[in-house]
Amino acid sequence: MAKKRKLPEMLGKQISFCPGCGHGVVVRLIAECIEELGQTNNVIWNIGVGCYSLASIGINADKFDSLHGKASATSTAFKKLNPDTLIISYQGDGDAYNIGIGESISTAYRNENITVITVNNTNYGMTGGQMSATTLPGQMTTTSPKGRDCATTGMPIKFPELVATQFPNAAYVARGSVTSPANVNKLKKYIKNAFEAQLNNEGYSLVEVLSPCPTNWGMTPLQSHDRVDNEIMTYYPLGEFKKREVK
Ligand SMILES: Cc1ncc(C[n+]2csc(CCOP(=O)(O)OP(=O)(O)O)c2C)c(N)n1
Ligand code: SF4
Repeated sequence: MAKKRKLPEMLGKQISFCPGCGHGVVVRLIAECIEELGQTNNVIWNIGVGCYSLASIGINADKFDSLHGKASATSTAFKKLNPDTLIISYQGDGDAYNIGIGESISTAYRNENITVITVNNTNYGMTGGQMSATTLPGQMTTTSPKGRDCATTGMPIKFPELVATQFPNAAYVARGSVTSPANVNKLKKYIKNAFEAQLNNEGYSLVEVLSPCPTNWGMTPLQSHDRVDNEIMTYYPLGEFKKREVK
């Protein structure tokens, strides 16, 4: 029998994203994990700038709205000042891998004991679907109307793979997706692993989430989920790239 999921208490006010968008699922999973780990009164949600900034309105817990791209840096500061508090940096691909790439790399490189959740929808959703660092080769966006030309713009960044291979002290690195119940359940495990690693002082943890943006992709919700499964996942494979050493 299907298990009924109780709405986490910290998600007070109802917020809504476009139909088919993955942000709502990710926010919900994070809240469920916080609650199940007993951290409701011991968390700071640090939220970057993008469509997900809206989540801040609905979250009934300590939270902060960072400037665009700076969430990993401000999360680092929060952690230094509150070493026993669960610090979550919620960012998008544009926020973490374009404007905030310096902060993202520096935070991972220093192995800061925070958790970064990056929702990768292969564009700047909030501002109208411009090309980001994760836009796929040939993908049409408002700023790559003929399709992304990798000869002039570089190849899409694989940040989890970069962290897992170049920063071996990182505690936990994974990539999940929201496109099926099985993937959502796996993603929840990844998020919980990341939080547990932080609470256990193991170091930097990162979970990237492949997420549909039907509005800017010009697709129906179902088409956008198919695109994640059939196209985006071939470039961005799912899985755990760095498993926790201590359990
Ligand atoms: C310093 C600065 N530059 C640009 C912007 C405009 N801006 C707001 S959201 C955004 C892109 C967000 O993209 P992403 O992080 O991928 O999130 P999404 O909306 O796709 O979930 C940009 C460029 C800004 N708010 N601040
Ligand atoms: S524009 Fe895209 S990322 Fe933003 S809420 Fe809509 S579907 Fe989600």
